[in-house]
Amino acid sequence: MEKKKFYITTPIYYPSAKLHIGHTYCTVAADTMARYKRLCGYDVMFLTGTDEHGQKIENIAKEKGVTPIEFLDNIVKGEKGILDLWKLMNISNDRFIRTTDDYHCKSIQKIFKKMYDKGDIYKGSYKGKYCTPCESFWTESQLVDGKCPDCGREVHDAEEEAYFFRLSKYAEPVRKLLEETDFLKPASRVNEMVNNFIKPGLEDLCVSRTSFSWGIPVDFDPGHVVYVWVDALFNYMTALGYLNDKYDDCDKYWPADVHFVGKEIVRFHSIIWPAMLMSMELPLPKHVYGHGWLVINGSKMSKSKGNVVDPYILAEHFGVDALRFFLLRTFPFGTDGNFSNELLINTINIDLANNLGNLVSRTCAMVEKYFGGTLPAEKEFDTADDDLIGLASTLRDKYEAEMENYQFQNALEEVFKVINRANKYIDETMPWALAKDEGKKPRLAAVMYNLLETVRICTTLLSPFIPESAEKIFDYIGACDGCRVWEKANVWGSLSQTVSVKKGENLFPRIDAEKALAELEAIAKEQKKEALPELETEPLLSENVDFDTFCKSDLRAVKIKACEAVKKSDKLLKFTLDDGTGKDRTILSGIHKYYEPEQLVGKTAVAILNLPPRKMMGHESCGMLISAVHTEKGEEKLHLLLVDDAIPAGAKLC
Ligand code: ME8
Repeated sequence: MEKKKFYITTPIYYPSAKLHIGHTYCTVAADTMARYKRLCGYDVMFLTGTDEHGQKIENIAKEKGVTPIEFLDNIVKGEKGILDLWKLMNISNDRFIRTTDDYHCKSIQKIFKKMYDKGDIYKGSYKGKYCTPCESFWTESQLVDGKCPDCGREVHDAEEEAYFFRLSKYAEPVRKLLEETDFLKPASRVNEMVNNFIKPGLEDLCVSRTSFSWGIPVDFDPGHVVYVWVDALFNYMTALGYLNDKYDDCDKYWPADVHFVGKEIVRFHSIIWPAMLMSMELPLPKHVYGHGWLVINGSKMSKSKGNVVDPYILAEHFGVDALRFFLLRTFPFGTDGNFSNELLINTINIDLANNLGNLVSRTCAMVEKYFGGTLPAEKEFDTADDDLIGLASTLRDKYEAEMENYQFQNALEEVFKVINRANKYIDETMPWALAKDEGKKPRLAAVMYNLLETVRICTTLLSPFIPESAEKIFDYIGACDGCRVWEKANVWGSLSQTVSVKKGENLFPRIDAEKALAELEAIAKEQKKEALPELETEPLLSENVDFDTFCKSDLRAVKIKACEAVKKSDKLLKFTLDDGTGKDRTILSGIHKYYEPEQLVGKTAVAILNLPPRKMMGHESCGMLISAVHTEKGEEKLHLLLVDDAIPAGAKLC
């Protein structure tokens, strides 16, 4: 019989910077879903990739002095790039698309031409607001406080000849799709789309640009490049071979079963995407699922805030499976989740180390100890086992209902109810007491079998979440290949009655929270520093000073005759200066952090002399020494302005 098909996608990521834990969240969720469907026997196509065109990429490459493709290749294929990250996270995508791939570009040109020939794309002139980082056009009314409604950054005026897509024509069918079907999930996202975008009136969408060149050229009108979202959205079809010869799976897998996307791009996927597909007279994807963001203390991760969380570091510290598990166990998929290292460590310690890890290691250790590793055939089952057996045998159905609804957290909750029940079952049956009585060996064997069987069922259902660890657990409990499968996950008694266990390494060692947090803190500090600009100077003042006012400042060369630290102050140095008048002048300066007194004696500095005297730490300071200040990697640096010693004391600076 032909297998049922399941086609799932992640968004294609902008390779404008290294990916963070938020991107990893979506990809891990999609991977878990793909693995779950494969487990259920589906023929799965799982697609991810990168969205490589647009002004932002062009700008970054220019800043770095490389070509866009050199920049992109490094971030996609380079060390610790996107491909490396997905390999590390054990992402089982069947295909990876880069929108700079030749076959994709050619398909997009054909798609653009088809919509043009149909009259759904027409030429006009664009006047509006453009947000460069988001590659988004906005109308005045869509702006929030005059800024981009998505990212809150500045937008700028843009006017140019451009092609438009007749989005307005599809307002009604798209509204119906959203309001009358379950196309967009979770249902809570529907109102936002209809009220904020469709009801105010859908305007036609500008779908070409002429002000930059890093995009797919409109082949029948050189100078125009295709708007990056048209290019990006159709990746879901070109990657199957739509209007190209690279692949041949479009009939097989299209329409997609689900596109997983973050909430800020639901608008593109639930309005623009179906409208363009309607225009092309193509079937619509079955669902778009708009998931929430991982936030830090309530705000979005961003490089500029210096709060991005690096998945490499977490995976190195805690293991890939632990990280995958945490992401889906802790946060409901549809809403935002507040990420913290404490939460991560807690989840690992409670669920993986205490509950799952302990159950597996205790059970295997007991089978080793009491039966030399192999269970005897003779067993004595009891009604006291019924509760655990009942729960474990019906787990698959509950889990399936949650997974079909993309409720990963709830699916795991069901599994952990059974794991916790099994741990309680150990306390209730007290195997250590049974072991003392030779006559109770058959009962002890039954208890061990029940535990191993429960572990087998739970492991099957955990395998999409923690694939590597699941395989290890199966090996430890001696599960044969035939009993690791979905069809046996609700069949109690599938494990051989005389199974042999194997003791192995501790799968999820308990984490010393204090130590791990301190290490992560130190790494984060270092990273924050690295993210800071190399060199920063104060912005120039925009206000002018009139010449006469400036001339009132008495700037002079001064010779440093003596210099000492001021008692009880860690900042102040006291300078005795020759200002050319023949009388010593005292100036105090808060620069001890940068200089030792003896370094400066004999040097010629610059001071402003006609400031009113100021008392500091009991000394009177008559003037101010001039220094140059700037910031290097976030640290303030200062250099006392020293001039040529040939300049005599008292020389006026003008
Ligand atoms: O939007 N938590 O690319 P992108 C959860 N190229 N998800 C997050 C997140 C966070 N903190 N930060 C980002 C694009 N994401 C387009 C997509 S698809 C045809 C084109 C998610 O790299 C974000 O919500 O900016 C989005 O779904 C995905 O990462 C890609 O973001």
